[in-house]
Amino acid sequence: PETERTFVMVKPDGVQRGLISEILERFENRGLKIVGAKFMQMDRELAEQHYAEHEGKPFYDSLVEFITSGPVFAMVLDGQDATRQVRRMMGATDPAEAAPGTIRGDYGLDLGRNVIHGSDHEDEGANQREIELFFDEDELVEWDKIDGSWLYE
Ligand code: YYY
Ligand code: MG
Repeated sequence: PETERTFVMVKPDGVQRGLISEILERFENRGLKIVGAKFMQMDRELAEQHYAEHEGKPFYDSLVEFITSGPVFAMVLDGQDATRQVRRMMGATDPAEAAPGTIRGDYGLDLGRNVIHGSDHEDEGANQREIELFFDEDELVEWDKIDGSWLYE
């Protein structure tokens, strides 16, 4: 099948609350293939690049402060329509508005602590940009998952 890669990250609040495995489990259960994963702490430079589109907005400084405040769990996931499907699983940006059953709707209450980041499917190329920002090419693994014709027609 035609698949694509997307960038996903459990934010410092999700890591502190012990939600890495529960969140990863949802993506694995859905059939998404992990091609990269990294436990790391973002420095200010990386945070400013990652959130460049939000520079100047009222929440920008606290966002950069928060995202660098502790370790994150960064992933690259591969699957059919992966970027959009991950965003659907994440739910709305504000957990207070995110539907129950979504990650933000199940694990969050506050906009500034919304547990997870995923590339924007409405921003063409955001997934590739973010993957390259966080991962070197040799940190991504090309492999065939056993699902084959059992996951995709
Ligand atoms: O892509 P997504 O994370 O769903 O939302 P963005 O609009 O890109 O904002 C990035 C990040 O900034 C969001 O996850 C929470 C935070 N934020 C905020 O604290 N206050 C806002 N009014 C908007 C966004
Ligand atoms: Mg965004």
